Amino acid sequence: MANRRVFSGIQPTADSFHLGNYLGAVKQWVDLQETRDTIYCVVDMHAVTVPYDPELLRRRTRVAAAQLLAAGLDPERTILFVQSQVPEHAELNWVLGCLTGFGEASRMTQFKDKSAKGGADQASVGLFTYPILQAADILLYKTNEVPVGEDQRQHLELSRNLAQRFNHRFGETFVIPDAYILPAVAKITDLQDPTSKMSKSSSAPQGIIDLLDEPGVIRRKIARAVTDAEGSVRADDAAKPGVTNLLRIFAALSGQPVAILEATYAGSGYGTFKKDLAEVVVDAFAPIRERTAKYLAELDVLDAVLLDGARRARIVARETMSEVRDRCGFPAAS
Ligand code: ATP
Ligand code: LTN
Repeated sequence: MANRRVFSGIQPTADSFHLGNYLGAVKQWVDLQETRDTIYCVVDMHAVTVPYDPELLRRRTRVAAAQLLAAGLDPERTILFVQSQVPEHAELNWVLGCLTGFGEASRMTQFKDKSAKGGADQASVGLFTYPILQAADILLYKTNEVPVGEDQRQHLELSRNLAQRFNHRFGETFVIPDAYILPAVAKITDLQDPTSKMSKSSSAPQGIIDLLDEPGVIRRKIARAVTDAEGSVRADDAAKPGVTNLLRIFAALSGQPVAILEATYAGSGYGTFKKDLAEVVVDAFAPIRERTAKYLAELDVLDAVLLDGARRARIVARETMSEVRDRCGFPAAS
């Protein structure tokens, strides 16, 4: 039997991914290469739903792809591509948009949060329909599982509903995708505000650890991470959100269970714990940072990998779109 198909996407909206992106998504992407048929995408069309600079987008799209390769995506085993290089995403977006209720789209909390920041009148229609394009990304590849962080659960639910609706109205076409969310790492929180998600658009720089941060910066940010006055290294989400977040990060990067870490650091205070954690993060991130720089020093090679990824993705996407066209009553395309 063929391996289950995994698809996920990430926006090129910052100069570096952060620790939340890495643990909540990218690390799973890399691990899933072992057992699944994996397709991953830098979703540049999602990045244009807010005001942006084209040159910066061009650069960040490459930086995003370079980090994904540096983190361990292997183009021999994975299809890695840039969304705008596969035009079928926009095509399916239209079809799915016509199946989405206005009220249904209005309930998406990410739109509510993001549009509230600049005032709803300033928000683009693209930001409003963003989750429909995400559903198109996923459904085009007949995806079984989508590795993402907790914040994407509602968008995944919309993708499932649209797939079911299309199948019901027009005939069995799409696979109903499942979210692949690992609870231990699904919501890494801000180091300065440990009850909020670590987020590139709303966290202050001190609250985020970037994948491309220098070791000295990583050490400083962890040393200053908010904890509590109790002084004991133990997990307790409600009473000790800061320490619990640090324990989760430590466990995910070192492979040691939280209970073992609690035992190791019982009675040692936060200083030693934070120092050791900083070394674990530095050891995980430094090689990725170095490899990212290497990929970015050979842009021709990087662009060729992405173009080949788009070519391979397009073979799958075209096949799905030709079924979709037929079911929708559109004439066959050339
Ligand atoms: P923004 O703040 O602009 O929404 P972001 O920092 O949340 O950006 P995205 O590009 O939206 O980052 O997310 C990429 C992937 O990383 C998604 O799968 C998302 O669920 C996951 N992710 C983002 N932040 C976290 C986090 N703090 N913990 C776990 N996963 C996260
Ligand atoms: N909306 C996601 C990015 C994204 C995505 C996708 C994730 C776009 N298309 C398809 C999984 C599958 C985000 O903001 N993190």
